[in-house]
Amino acid sequence: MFIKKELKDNVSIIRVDREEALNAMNPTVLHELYDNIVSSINDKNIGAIIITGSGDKAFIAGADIKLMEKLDKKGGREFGVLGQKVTNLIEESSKPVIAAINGFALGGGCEIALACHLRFASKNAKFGQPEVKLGLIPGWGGTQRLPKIIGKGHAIELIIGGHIIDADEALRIGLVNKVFEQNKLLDEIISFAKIITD
Ligand code: DAK
Repeated sequence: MFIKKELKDNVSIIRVDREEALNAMNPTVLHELYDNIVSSINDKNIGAIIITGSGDKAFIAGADIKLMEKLDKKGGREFGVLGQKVTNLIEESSKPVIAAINGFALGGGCEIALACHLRFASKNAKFGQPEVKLGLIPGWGGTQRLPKIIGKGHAIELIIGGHIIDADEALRIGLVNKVFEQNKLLDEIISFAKIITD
């Protein structure tokens, strides 16, 4: 099991729990994430959903690079479609989905955050679309969502530069809504979620 789910009042906290790989996503992680989001959307007692990562180092460090290296054409396509299914589900959720970005949000991890309706980060959070360094493009909707959120110029810079930015820069360019101390991140988001769902 790569997902931990807990309920704080009417807020569902869905945690990607693969800390030894900085919460990188393989197909099992994506399937479990999908199923847990669906069950939270369908639960009438839940008003908002938070997605975060286990540990204090990473939100999600991307798609699983070690796995991707081994994929053939068909496997690569299936992995791409699966990631898009998850990001589309998040974006189209009838309940607000908030990313609690508690560390690295890279590649597909940044794309999961981009699909969320709101993004709150801890001070140690780091963001990037480093796919270009692997000969890829962001394939789970990042090329479309990033310019809508931060504008075309900043988006192109991040996508073709492949560099990593810190939480202050992410706040400056509008990639995140707010930045908190790491130990306050979840409590702050839960308080906000309660305001918007009460
Ligand atoms: N995949 C697999 N394992 C990962 C990983 C990842 N993305 N990120 C980290 N890990 C693993 C490391 O391999 C290491 O495992 P062991 O070697 O100990 O077994 C463990 O997590 C701890 O990482 P480090 O030892 O490297 O930790 P550091 O603090 O030194 O460095 C780091 C942290 C985040 C800077 C570094 O781990 C790193 O650079 N990681 C890779 C980040 C990255 O490049 N992410 C983007 C992945 S590409 C597409 C669909 C989807 C995608 C693309 C196309 N199409 C449909 C076209 C998606 C692409 C991606 O997401």
